[in-house]
Formats: sequence, structure tokens, C-alpha cells
Amino acid sequence: AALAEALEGALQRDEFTVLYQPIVELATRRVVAVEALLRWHSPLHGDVSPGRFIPVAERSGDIVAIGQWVLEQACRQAVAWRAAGIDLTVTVNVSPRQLQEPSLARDVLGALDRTGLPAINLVVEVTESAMVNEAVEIAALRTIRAAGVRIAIDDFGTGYSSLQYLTRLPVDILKIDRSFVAQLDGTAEGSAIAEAIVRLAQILRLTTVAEGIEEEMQARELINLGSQRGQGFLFSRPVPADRIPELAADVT
Ligand code: G
Ligand code: G
Ligand code: MN
Ligand code: NA
Repeated sequence: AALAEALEGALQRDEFTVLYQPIVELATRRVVAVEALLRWHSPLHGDVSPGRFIPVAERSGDIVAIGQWVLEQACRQAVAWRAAGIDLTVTVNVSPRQLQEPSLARDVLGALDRTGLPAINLVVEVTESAMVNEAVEIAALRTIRAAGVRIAIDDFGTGYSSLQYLTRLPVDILKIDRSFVAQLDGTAEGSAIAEAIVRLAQILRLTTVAEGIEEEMQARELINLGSQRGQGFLFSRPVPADRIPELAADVT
């Protein structure tokens, strides 16, 4: 309960920051996108991980306002990078609760409008577990996607009915969950699931982003499997916005 109380008003008290983690093209290591990741510093509880406070904010409903704030921050930041000659896509996590808000599509398109970010530079990440009332979520995602925003399924493969949703959801990108990347060990068994996801994506003409890449061997295996993009500590941890320009500078 203490955490929930501390969360109340945290947005107004300016206790949140957004970090950005590079997403690279695996073949060249060029940074092509960044994922916006929320951080909370509570005067009372110190640094609290999103894994702890996001479920609390989901239950209280605070995630709706917080999520909108992250979205606007990320869009504004992407506009600033573009003005500095750095053309990056920014990806933003949208929680199950946000997906059920009737205003979601309007809020996302409003953020683009207010910040001036082209829709093509925004990706919205949703998880399979967010599909509570399917029709509602699918309608919102369709509207957002029709405007040119791309949709990614986060933690792909960990949901309980991944394959069913794939044919119904408007989707552009599959993010291969880090648990499958961790299994890559050079054996056929170790790569089985990542390989299956990449094949599926190829057939459906979707882009894959492999998450949680920590070792060179994993990056090599993923390239061999045909995954175009990757993200993980091997390339960079989540960093403050002002570190992104140096990371995005041409590596060639
Ligand atoms: O950044 P970290 O790996 O600690 O994130 C832990 C979890 O919190 C991840 O599942 C991530 O998707 C989620 N998360 C991080 N930032 C946001 C955000 O802005 N909104 C939502 N809904 N989830 C986020
Ligand atoms: O659920 P989601 O994929 O949005 O979670 C993103 C989280 O994953 C971020 O909080 C980030 O800190 C974490 N993360 C990013 N790269 C790595 C990695 O290489 N290894 C591990 N263990 N976590 C990572
Ligand atoms: Mn994510
Ligand atoms: Na993920």
C-alpha cells in the first residue's frame, strides 16, 4: 500500500524520467531505433524498478496518465534528435490498461500532432497479455496503425495464445522475448524457438527484434537465423537521452 501512496502525484512531483535503449540492425550494429523505458525515483522508496511499480500503477489507473507522459516525452525527444540530424524511431510500451482506454488512439495521435513527430517514427509495443477484450484493443490498434504508427508485440512467445493473436492483430514487429535469446547456445535445441519465431515473422512479412542480447555468440546466431534487429546489454544499456547521439553516430 505504501508504494501505491507514493505513486500518487509522482508525475506532478516530477519523479519520473525516461531512459532510452538502442535497438540495432544486427548486421551493421547501426542504431535504428530506441525503446523508451520509464524510471521512477521516489524520495521515500528510492529507485523503484518498473517491474514493481507498473503493476501498481496499472491497478490504480495512474498508468494512463503516466503512459501518456512517457509517450509525449519520447515523441518530443525523437523530434529533438531529428532536428539534430539523427533520424531514429522511438518505441513506447503501452500497458494493458492503456489499451483499454477508449481515448488511446486519440491520445497517441494527439501526441504526434502536438510534438510534430511523423507517425513513421513511432512504434507502440504491446504484450499479448494485454488482449483482454480483444475487439476493443484491436480496434484501437487498427486506428493507430492506419495513421502510420507501427505496432510491435513485446515479449513475443511468452503469452498463452501467441499464435492465435498473430492472425488477428494488426502488427508489424515481433520482439523475441529474452528468455529465448538466453537459450541460444549453439545447439539446434537451444535455437529452436528463436528460429521458429523468425521463420513465422518471415512468412508473415514482419520484422523481428531480438531482446536481451548479452553475448556476441547470441548476436551471431540471431544473424544466422535471419533476425534483422536486436537489443540488449551487448550493444547498450538503457541510457539518458543525451547519450543517444554518440551511440547513434555512424559506426562505419
Ligand atoms: O526497464 P526495465 O527492464 O526494468 O522494465 C521492466 C518492465 O517495465 C518491462 O516489462 C518494460 O516493458 C516495462 N516498462 C518500462 N517502461 C515502461 C513504460 O513506459 N510503460 C509501460 N507500460 N511499461 C514499461
Ligand atoms: O518487457 P520489455 O521488453 O519492455 O523490457 C525491457 C527491459 O529489458 C528493460 O527494462 C531493460 O532494462 C531490460 N533489458 C534490456 N536489455 C537487456 C539485456 O540484455 N539483458 C537483460 N537481462 N535485460 C535487459
Ligand atoms: Mn518493451
Ligand atoms: Na520484452
